[in-house]
Amino acid sequence: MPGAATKVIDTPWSRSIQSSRSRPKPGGSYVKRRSVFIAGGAVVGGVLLGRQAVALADSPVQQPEGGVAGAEAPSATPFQTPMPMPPVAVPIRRGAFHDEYEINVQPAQLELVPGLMTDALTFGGGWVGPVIRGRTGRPVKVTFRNTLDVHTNVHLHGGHVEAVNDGHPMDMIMPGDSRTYDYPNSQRGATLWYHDHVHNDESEHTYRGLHGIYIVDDPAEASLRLPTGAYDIPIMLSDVKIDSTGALIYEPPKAIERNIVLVNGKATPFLPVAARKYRFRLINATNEGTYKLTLDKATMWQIGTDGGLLPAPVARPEIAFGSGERVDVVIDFTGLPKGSSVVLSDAVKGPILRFDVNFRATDTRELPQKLRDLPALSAATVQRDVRLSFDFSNGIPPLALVNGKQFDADRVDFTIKRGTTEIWTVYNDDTEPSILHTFHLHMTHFRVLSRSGAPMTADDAGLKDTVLVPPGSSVRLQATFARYLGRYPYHCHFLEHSSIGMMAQMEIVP
Ligand SMILES: [Cu+2]
Repeated sequence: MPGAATKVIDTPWSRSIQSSRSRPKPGGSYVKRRSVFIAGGAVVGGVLLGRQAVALADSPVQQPEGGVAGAEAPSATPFQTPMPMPPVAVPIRRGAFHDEYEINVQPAQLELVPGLMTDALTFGGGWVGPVIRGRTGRPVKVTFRNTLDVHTNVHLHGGHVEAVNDGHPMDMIMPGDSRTYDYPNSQRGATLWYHDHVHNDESEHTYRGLHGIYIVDDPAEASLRLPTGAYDIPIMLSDVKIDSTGALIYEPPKAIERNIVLVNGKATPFLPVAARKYRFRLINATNEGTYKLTLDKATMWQIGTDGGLLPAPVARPEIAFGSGERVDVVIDFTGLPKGSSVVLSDAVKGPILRFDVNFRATDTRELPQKLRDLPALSAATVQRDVRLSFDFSNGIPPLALVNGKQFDADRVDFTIKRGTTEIWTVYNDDTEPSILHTFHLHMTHFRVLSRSGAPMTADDAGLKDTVLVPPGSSVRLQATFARYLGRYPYHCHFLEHSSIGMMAQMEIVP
């Protein structure tokens, strides 16, 4: 593959134009998209910023046959394609005390929407990287071999891992290199995911496909008799904009135009199900956005969140979750006649997945009334404020700030003594214009205590590592920084925001 041409270090909002210039297209043709002009208003975090214009030097655009680069892909008829099951990774070695996996980071051409081939950056060749199923108490080593012509790295989102294995934004795997990450799985069962986290590029790399699923199975949960095996299905949601040639359009200020929701890598698919209970592990891998999910029939029982099971199942008529968050649900199709269907929809984007009841089944297991006790909250001894904001005083792109500063890998923003329990109040200061953020803490999970002084919502329950922080609001959260030492980031998980600096780092010290 041709090398990435000029590597310009500035903000991704302008550099994304650079990198799409050099993005290789199999077959030798390049889709070049150098002109971004926002006539109606720039959009950040799903809100209009008023009349802003971003114009870059225009250049001829090579157009592959059969489509028009830049022109939006025609919308496909929904429910024509079965939902893919992401492949489950098979260990290359099973040691006495740990399992080893190898995953290539590689380019791939994928049919995300019917009839169009899309160039993607992938873990293992699929839109959703191989599902790694770890087990509580049994470590896993994963070697990622970078065959791309760009640097990458891997962050296990929600994983409790040593700093050296966390995929720090400055700790990269260069082209041609490989890197083994140690994941101890010394945490309770949870749905995690892994994605690229190299500074400035995590946004574009993750958007183009560098994401996968990691599940920690917990033997302690076996007695709950939740749906397992073929009835325990991870579902990764991500949104993209694709032009009529199949090319991914990456224009950070226009993230709101990413109108195609991919469900495990297919647009609006269907999933044949049996008339019984299923566990679905929903992962919001969308770069920048929220889903507000409803079912047209049947009940969604939420059983888990980012850090594993809730104390008890909760019936949820509607579930909202933002970039980076996970929601574990049980949907019971029992009693629905063969041939019927249930549609999962988003409040804004409409139907995203249809469950087709195609098989009879006997399912006599009831959902347990109690799932687990959450760890007791320790007494907090330190309070801190974290303010997320943009500074538009110099125009577009804005400065993306945490406590008034852009990310600097050489600066430690918070020094935390290991073992301390702290309460952080995370503020979203972006009310004018109004911009949504999500807050993600590495290394440990936290509990939400309150929102703008009011009690937390159902979406905040349980052990969290990522939360929505709407404009003008604040979220109080409590975390204990036990176990590991070293530097870890915390940041907005709208990746177009973190990649231009809305990130800071803490250092855990003895
Ligand atoms: Cu943000």
